[in-house]
Amino acid sequence: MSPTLVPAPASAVVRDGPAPDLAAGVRVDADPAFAAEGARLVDALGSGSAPVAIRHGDHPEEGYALRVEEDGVVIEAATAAGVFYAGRTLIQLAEAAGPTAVEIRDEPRFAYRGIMLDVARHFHPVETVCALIDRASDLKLNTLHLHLTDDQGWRLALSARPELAELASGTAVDGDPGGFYTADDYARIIAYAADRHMIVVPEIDVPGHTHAVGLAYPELAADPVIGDEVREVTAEFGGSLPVAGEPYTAIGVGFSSLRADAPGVDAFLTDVFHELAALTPGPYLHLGGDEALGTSADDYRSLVDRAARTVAATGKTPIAWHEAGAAPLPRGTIGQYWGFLAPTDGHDDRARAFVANGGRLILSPADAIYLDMKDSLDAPIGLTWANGPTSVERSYRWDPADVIPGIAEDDILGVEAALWTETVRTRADLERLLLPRLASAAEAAWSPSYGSVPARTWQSFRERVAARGSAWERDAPGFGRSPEIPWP
Ligand code: TNX
Repeated sequence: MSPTLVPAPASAVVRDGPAPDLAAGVRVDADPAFAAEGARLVDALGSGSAPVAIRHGDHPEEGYALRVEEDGVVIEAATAAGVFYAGRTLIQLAEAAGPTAVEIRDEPRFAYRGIMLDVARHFHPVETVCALIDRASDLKLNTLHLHLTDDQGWRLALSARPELAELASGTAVDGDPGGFYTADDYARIIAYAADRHMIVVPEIDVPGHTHAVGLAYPELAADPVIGDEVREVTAEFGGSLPVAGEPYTAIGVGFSSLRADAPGVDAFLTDVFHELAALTPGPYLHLGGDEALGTSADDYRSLVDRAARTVAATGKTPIAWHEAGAAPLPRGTIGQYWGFLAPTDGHDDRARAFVANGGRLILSPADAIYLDMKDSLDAPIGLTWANGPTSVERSYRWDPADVIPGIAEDDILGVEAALWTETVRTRADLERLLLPRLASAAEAAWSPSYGSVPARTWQSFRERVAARGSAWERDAPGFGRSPEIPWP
C-alpha cells in the first residue's frame, strides 16, 4: 500500500505500527540551519505534542528522508528546500485519515519544475500570484514563469523605459482592465516565491507578441500582418482585428513583430533585458520567440539572435520557446517545447536543435499540460486548440522521456505546465483550470517515470488526487471538481 501523496514520492514503505497523532499538533526540534523550516511546520500543523526532529543528513539537493514512527517523526535533508519538501509531505500525511507509520525516501526526477502564468492577456494581481505560488509549491514545483508581455499588454514597469507601463498596459482581452507590476510588486512576488523555494523566470516575448510595444514605441513595431489564423480566431471568439497604435483586445496570435531594421531595436532589447536581469535573482531570462508568424524567416533569425545574445550578456541563461531552435543561439540556451505529445510539423526538430547546441529542454506538451485547455467540452472557460479538451486523465498519462524522439532523460531540464489567460479573468477562473491538472504536471516533473512504479498509474493518481480535495476546498475553492476524480 502507498500513502496518498501528490506528487508520488520516489519510494514509500508503509509499516504496520502505530503513529503519533499529527492532527494534535507538533513539537519541533530542528537543526539550527533548518529553524525557519521548523517554525513553518509548527505554523502549518499547530503546536502540540507529536515530536518532529529535523536533522541534517546526506541527501540529494532537494531530496529528503521522512520516517513516521510510534515515538515521533524524523526528517533528514541536506538543504532547506529538502526540509521544505519533507514538510509538504508531512502535511499531506497529517491531513490523511489515520496516519500510519511510514518510511519515505524522496527526491525529484527533474531539477526544473514549473508553472507558467500569462499575466498579459489578463492581468492578475500580486495576491493571486502568491496564491498560485502556494498551490504550486505544495506540489513541489520550484519555478514560476511569468509571461509578462504580449500583444494585449506590457505588465512590468521598467525605469529605463517608463513608456511601456504608462502607455501599453491599460487594457486586456475583451477590453477588461489591464495593469502592471511595479518593481516593488515584482520584488514581492520574487520574495514570496523564494520563501517557498521557488525561483521566478520572467519572460519578455520577442520578436512576435509585441503589438503592445508599438503603443509605446511605434517606430519599433511592424504593421500587423493579418493572416487566415487571426481572421478565423476573430470570427470564432469575437473582437476586432489588430490596428497599429491601438490597444489589441482580441485573442489572435502571430500578427505582430518587432522591426529588425528599426534603428532603436537593439537599444530597446538592451534596456529591457538588462533591467529585467537586475530585478531578477534567478539564473534564467525567457525571451519568448514563439509564433512570430508575421516576421520573415531572416528577420526572425536576426532578432532572436540579437535578443538571445543580449540576455546572455546580462549573465543569465536564455530560455526560448522551441521555434527559436531555428535561429543562432548562445551555447547552452534552454528550449521550451510546447508541441504535442506526438510531435507534428517539425516542432521536435526545433527542440532537438537546442540539445545539439549544448542546451537542455523544458517540456510543456500543449495537449497534456496547457492548463488553459478546457478539461471537458462543456467547461465554462478554456480553449480547445491543442487536440480538443484535455481531460485530467490525458494530462496524466504521458512521460517526459517519451515525447521527443532522440531526447534522453539527461537532455531534459524539466517540465512546466502553462496557464495562458485569454479566458481566465479571476482567481476563481485560474483555480478552475489549474487544479487538479497541475498535479499531473507535478508528478511528471517530480515522481518516477509514468508506469514505472504502482503509484505512477492513472488509477492510483485518481485516488491520491481525490484525497487533496478537502485541502483544495479550503485553499483554492474555485478548483475544478472534475467528474473523473472520485472526490470524497
Ligand atoms: C499558444 S504555445 C501560445 C500563446 C497562447 C496559447 C493559448 C505558445 C508558446 N504560445 O500565445 O496564449 O497558445 O493556448
